[in-house]
Amino acid sequence: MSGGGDGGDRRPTSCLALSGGVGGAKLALGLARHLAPGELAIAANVGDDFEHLGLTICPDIDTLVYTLSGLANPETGWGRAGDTATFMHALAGLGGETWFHLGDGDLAMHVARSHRLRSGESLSRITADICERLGIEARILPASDDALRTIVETEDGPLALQHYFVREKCAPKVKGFRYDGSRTAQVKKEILGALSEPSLQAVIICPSNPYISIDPMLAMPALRQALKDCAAPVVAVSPIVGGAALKGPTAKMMHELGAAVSADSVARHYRDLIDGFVLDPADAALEKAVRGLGMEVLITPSVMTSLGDKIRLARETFAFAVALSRSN
Ligand code: FO1
Repeated sequence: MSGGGDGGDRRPTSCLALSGGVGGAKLALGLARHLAPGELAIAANVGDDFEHLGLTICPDIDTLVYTLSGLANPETGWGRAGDTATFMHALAGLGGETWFHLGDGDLAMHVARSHRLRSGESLSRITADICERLGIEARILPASDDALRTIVETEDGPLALQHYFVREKCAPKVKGFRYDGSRTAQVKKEILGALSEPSLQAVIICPSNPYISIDPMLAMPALRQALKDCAAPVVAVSPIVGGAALKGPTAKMMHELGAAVSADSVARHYRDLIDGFVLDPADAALEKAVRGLGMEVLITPSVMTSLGDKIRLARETFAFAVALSRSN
């Protein structure tokens, strides 16, 4: 089966997931295991891609690739399991920049991709080929092949996402976000194609950080419009459980932006796009508030620790979405 070309021989898409890195990739893995091979397409955030040491690094794509191929580092969620650090040690000895960790095996990914990009191949073609080589049957589709970069507006000035996230360890106070290139970047045509396929039964916004993982994709007007127009229901899984983020700086960002740090805040954030919202039982008391936003609610455990958790949440979220109808 083709890993991600125009898909002449592939199964029709039944589910499109929108995902960032570590948190979203967990549900994406559950969906990939629950659905039949080839039925899942994943729109991957590219807003936190960056150029580093002359290489193009695509953290969310790589986290999805490693997670779905079983190569991910289980401790960090990013990078490869069992990776070594000879390159980083040698780099430090040469006085190079070491704030962004590149394991030796992971480095091969960045070198191979950067080389192919410089030879004129598109990010999506390269990603599809890598997926095929690593045995991934879901289609991981970069949201765009064009440059789209998240800039975090902080009290210390604007920072590229990885500079804010990794170099500054998310310490600067956030004032807002900018998604450079979002007005001109072309949405990957397979994503728009999936959204108009009659076979599509559900669109699932994974429990990723809304500001840095999902909004960069939604900042492309054509994608936002296609999500509004698509016939399949759109549901989101809350990345906030019990007033805390499942992963990363989502809660800190919400607090600094003046939003209540709660799951219903996330539902409000997506309210013009989604038909349903998945809440953890810890947030059952918010059900009424979320229904009041004009959407359906599924209450089910959404903290994913084991593979079984991921598959169960994927199964229930997919079934929840399929049972909804879209009025648009
Ligand atoms: N995150 C870190 O906190 N520190 C790192 O040194 C780091 C290196 C890294 C290398 C490759 C990769 O694909 C991801 C990496 N990440 C690292 C994760 C990362 O950049 C963030 O989790 C995401 O971009 C935020 O979504």
